[in-house]
Amino acid sequence: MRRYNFVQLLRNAIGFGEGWQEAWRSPEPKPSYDVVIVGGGGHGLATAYYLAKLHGIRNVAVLEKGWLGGGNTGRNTTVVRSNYLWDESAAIYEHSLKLWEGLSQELNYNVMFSQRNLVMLAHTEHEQNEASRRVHANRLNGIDAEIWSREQTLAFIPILNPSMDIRYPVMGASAQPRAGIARHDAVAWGFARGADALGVDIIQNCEVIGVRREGSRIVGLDTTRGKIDAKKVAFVAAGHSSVLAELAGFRLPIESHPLQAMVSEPIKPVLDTVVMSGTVHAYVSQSDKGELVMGAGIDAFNSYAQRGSLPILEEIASAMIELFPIVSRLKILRSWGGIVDICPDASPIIGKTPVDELFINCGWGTGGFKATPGSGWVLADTIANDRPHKLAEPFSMERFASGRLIDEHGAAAVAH
Ligand code: FAD
Ligand code: PYC
Repeated sequence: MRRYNFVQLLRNAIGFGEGWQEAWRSPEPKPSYDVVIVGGGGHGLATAYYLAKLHGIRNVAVLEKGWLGGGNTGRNTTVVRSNYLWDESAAIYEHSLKLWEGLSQELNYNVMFSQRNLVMLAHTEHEQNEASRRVHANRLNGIDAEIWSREQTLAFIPILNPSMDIRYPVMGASAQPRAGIARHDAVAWGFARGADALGVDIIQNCEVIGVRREGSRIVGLDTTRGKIDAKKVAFVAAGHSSVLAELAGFRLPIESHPLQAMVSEPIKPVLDTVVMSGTVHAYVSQSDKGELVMGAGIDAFNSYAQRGSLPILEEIASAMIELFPIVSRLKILRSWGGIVDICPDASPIIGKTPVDELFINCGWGTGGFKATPGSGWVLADTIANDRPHKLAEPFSMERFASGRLIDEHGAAAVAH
């Protein structure tokens, strides 16, 4: 990789970037590939990276209808944790968290993963019981999880409302010390640069508009940049997965909803952890720029437009003021929405589809950013070996026929 010294950096700065190398190429699509990944978000790019890096499959294209990370990857609030209830979920999210811990070194790209603890508040006796159930389940799975008293919680988060005279006083919390946040677009860019260096073609502004099949098998795709043949295809398109499945001739048990978030004006550091409240219903962390990054639940309606409605933003703001009275005079700088793909059990779908040689990774809903490296890792293995990876097996589409659902609505922490 090219290195710059200080003088070169200065010359590039005043020369408007003259001499900067592109982080990845922008090739014309080839007529055919061994594997085509549809969707240039974090999951699609991670899948391509691990296919090339770990399985030696390098004749790969990632097709993205817009720009890299322009979907949920670039719109999410970057909470990374692994404190899910069931063994199957704990295994895949913890695998992902372990990959996060070495990701900047792996990609030689700073994804700014900051392990700063994640505190899930309990406001009722029922919530405290639920929290201790999950903490015990997490510990049995080797996940760092703690139960905190009211005093510990208030001492750790000094800006929390300590009053017992409010609708939902803080009664305690569960915490995961290794959880944290990361820099969302850096994750997409880091995987893109790594995949490109291994020979993967990353093709932006290329929308898949048709699926070509021969009998039960997929053989290629129609795109806005022409026809592309493929031996294997993977749909990794989050909120638009059902649209692609329809093109391929099958249906998914997924609903697409807007999920919004917003940031305040930047302020001095007041919060050095991530806080979530399922009952008052808001979550927050403070970015390196000083903005408070906030969100809550989904908009109840279905949509493919990447925007939501005003009432949700009002609810986030009122919940924030209830939890942290010092934010009441803060200005909101901006808000945005993404389209999340929600399964009935709030768990993802990873694996094969009813169409031969067509794989899918979707249904991560409101919580897939944390899974980016882990999901790419298991999907790459699944595609390379033509069978579900052990960690992916429980998340097949068949569970909706067999009834072996993995209900993670509680751990999702964002109401659907
Ligand atoms: P995306 O990043 O959405 O990538 C899919 C890509 O497919 C898109 O770029 C899209 O343009 C492309 N595409 C779609 N159709 C086509 C087509 N026909 N042809 C070509 N390309 C196509 N998760 C967490 O773990 N923690 C959080 O704190 C968190 N907060 C969130 C907050 C918000 C506001 C939102 C919206 C989501 C949040 N999530 C969070 C969820 C998380 O963002 C997603 O689960 C995750 O980013 C999904 O990644 P992806 O790569 O699968 O999808
Ligand atoms: O999955 O942890 C999560 C999350 C936080 C905010 C949105 N999703």
